[in-house]
Amino acid sequence: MNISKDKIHELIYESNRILLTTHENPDGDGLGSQIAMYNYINSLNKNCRIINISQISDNFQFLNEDQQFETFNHDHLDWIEQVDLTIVFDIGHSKRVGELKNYIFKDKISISIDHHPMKDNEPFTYSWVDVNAPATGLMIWELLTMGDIVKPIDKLSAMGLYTALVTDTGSFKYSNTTSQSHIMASHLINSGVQPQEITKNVFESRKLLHIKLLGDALNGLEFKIDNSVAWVKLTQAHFKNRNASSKDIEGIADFIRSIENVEIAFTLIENEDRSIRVSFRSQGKYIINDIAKEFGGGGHIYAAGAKVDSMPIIELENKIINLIEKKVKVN
Ligand SMILES: [Mn+2]
Repeated sequence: MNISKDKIHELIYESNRILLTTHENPDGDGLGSQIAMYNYINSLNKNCRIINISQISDNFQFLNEDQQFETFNHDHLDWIEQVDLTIVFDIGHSKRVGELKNYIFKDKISISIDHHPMKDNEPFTYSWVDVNAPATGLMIWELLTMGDIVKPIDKLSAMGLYTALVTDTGSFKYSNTTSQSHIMASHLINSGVQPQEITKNVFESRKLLHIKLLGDALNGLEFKIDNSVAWVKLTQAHFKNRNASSKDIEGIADFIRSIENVEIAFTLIENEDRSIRVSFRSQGKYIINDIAKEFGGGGHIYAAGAKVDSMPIIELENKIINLIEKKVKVN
């Protein structure tokens, strides 16, 4: 059931123990939304914890000075047992909470706050979904300010929300950037955010290993349909060769989309368990989340992905290219 911001405030007010969580391999949007909500709920003297299925990556540690972000383990189960309310951020699909799904939905109240299209048959009690929001962080900003954008918010929350915003708008470069995004940025800067500090942490702290893997990926860059479709694949052989793991690389689909004339970019990354992580990016001429859905994934119309468990990488590559060719030729 879709609910209003007022109803969300009411549910928070009525709860004592509140769990905040987001998707596996959390990004700046999920984490930034969480820290802002965490500070707000703590200011109400509630018992609140952030527990995620994956660790927070190094480039977001600046939001974690007091170790507010916890990684789920079975010692948390006693605490989770007594939770009154779970808020799930930026999830896309409930399965992306991983093992936590066994503990947070059954007989419990949960709210999904998200800007991804909602799947059918999701286990949330309530949801607030706004697919027009460029980031979940923008929704949290609306929820916390309730229209009062003169009064500053606390600096760490502002930093979290600014991180969410720049992560999901590609630093105000993507087509989802709105005038509201800039109004939000203005308010957050007035609340103490130094944009350069966030940029440095989030985007300009790349590990040398990441750059080397990016080099490997770009060496294998392939094109189709007058160079309008570009993609790369990285297999376990590539990662072993660099003594790296598939977690050491991300965000290359955005990079490939930036090539002149490329309309659709995608990447195929083979994980250690042989599953394949696929990311799709479109420049805006073609919708690509329908292709992600074909493989059990989803996402936004121009930025989507899937995790494919049992298909050889070459077969998956061919299937994706066929689907893209159909789409591009029709247009
Ligand atoms: Mn997001």
